[in-house]
Amino acid sequence: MKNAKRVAASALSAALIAAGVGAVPATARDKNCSDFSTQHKAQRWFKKHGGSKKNNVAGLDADHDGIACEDLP
Ligand SMILES: [Ca+2]
Ligand SMILES: [Ca+2]
Repeated sequence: MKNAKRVAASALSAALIAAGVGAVPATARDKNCSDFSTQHKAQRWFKKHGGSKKNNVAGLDADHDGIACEDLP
């Protein structure tokens, strides 16, 4: 019985992950670099939401140097 529950639980989380990928509503707080057209815009959003070297807001600063989305123009 324990095993059956575990299988059900992992199936459920797999379904949740599958549903979440590519289906994030526009209103979601999370942002990605692809949501911004320039690095400057990403940086402004990042700072506005408390971003810093120690606070990687929305994962925009993957290398934790305080600069969001270096790869953007
Ligand atoms: Ca993100
Ligand atoms: Ca960075």
